[in-house]
Amino acid sequence: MAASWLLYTYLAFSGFVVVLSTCPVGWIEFDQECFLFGSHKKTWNDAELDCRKHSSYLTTDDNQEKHDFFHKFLNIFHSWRLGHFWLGGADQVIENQWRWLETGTAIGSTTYWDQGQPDGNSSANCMSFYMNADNDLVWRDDRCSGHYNYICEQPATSNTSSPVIG
Ligand SMILES: [Ca+2]
Repeated sequence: MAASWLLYTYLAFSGFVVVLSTCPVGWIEFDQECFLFGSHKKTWNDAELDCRKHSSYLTTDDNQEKHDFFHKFLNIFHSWRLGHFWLGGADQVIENQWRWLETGTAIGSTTYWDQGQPDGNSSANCMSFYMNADNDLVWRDDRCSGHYNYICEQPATSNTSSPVIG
């Protein structure tokens, strides 16, 4: 505590802008977002409800840096036989028009569908990801009633302080 306060004071008097990002206890921070790896298996809807209870939502997987971050974690979970996680993507409203739950926006050009996916038509409207046989982290469309682990996401709270140097 004392050491971090000294560092903060040093940075403040040096004229740096100090940004302190924080996540709730038990959440993992990456790129100013906080992630909670749900330890229970739930349906997609129940997973989403649980995320909302934690002021968050089922995570997106919408850029390469974040995908690589998830890949590292799922590599570890995979060895514990926890291999399959819900994502916050769905095509429940219009078949084959996949949208991110967080923003309601269409899934962009960055996609990680496994070969032959999505293949479930109107019976599979919820997105999950898992490590395939090639050790790639890939998406598939699943029945929303399936029970999987899940990842919640929320922005890290940041306190920005830019000291005025007289
Ligand atoms: Ca579908």
